[in-house]
Amino acid sequence: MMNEMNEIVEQIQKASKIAILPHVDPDGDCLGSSFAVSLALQKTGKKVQVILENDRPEMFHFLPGSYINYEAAEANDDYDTVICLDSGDLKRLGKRYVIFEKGSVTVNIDHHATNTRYAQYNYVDVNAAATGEIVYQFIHQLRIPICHDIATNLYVAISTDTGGFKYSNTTAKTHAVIAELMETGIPIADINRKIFDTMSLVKLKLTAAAIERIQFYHEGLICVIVLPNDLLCDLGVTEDDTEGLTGLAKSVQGVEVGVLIKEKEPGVIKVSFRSNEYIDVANIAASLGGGGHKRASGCTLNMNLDEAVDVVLKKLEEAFK
Ligand SMILES: [Mn+2]
Repeated sequence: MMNEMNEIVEQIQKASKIAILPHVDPDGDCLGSSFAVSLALQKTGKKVQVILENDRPEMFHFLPGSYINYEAAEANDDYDTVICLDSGDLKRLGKRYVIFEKGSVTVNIDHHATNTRYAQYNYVDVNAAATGEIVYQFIHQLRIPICHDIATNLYVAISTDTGGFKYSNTTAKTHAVIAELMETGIPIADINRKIFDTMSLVKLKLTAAAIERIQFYHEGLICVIVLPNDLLCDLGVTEDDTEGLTGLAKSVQGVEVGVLIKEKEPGVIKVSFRSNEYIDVANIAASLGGGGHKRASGCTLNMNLDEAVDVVLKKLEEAFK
């Protein structure tokens, strides 16, 4: 692992214009990791741009760091080095695959067990709680001091991927890294309120609708929430409003797997899985063309909503055999 890290550090030190690609539908880990890397490398005089496929969820607007969108990047695409963060496979790059493909040096830094090692240089640590935890090590290795803004981004990356340090991926090392970040004086109570304890009115209404639709299967071990597209349109739901609903399904007493089946648009169904103790949902998602972690994963199915519900339930029943 150390070898792989040193090779990447060497490549980054040689780079002059760097594109940073977090995954599509960005979350706290990929955004915090991307902004942290870009702020750190900018300190060393490199040109660095974070390129997003779609806008950030509202709750992450406070993160320090700038970005450009795919269209702006395309017009300005002479990046010599491309760094993908928190993306398990090339599908997670969306349209920005074009930018990846043109890079003379490509780097993949991630912690997903399903990572396909798609770049020239790959650093995949499945024991890291978040990509942010790995980025912290890289910044150290590059001997760049961690300032308040970098610490804020890494704190958000790590705290969101560990569910506020509650999930089983949280380790003593995670807390040691967080302690270092806190030394910079970041306001953790304020950050935690923004990322964990703030809800839009749309989200509240969506949660009410989701609770009404909850269905249980396999003697209460599987809890499923199905959100049809017309409901999402009626409520004016954005991508980030559905965040956390899978966790809600999983939190019902006696449930092992919580599932959210969302009709993003007719024929495009996004499914996310969360499990509590023993069902490996990374396997289930992988068997449906997706990926993720043992306790949190997802996939996209191109079929109608009823078909998707059937397919998902069948896979879940198999997993319990
Ligand atoms: Mn992550």
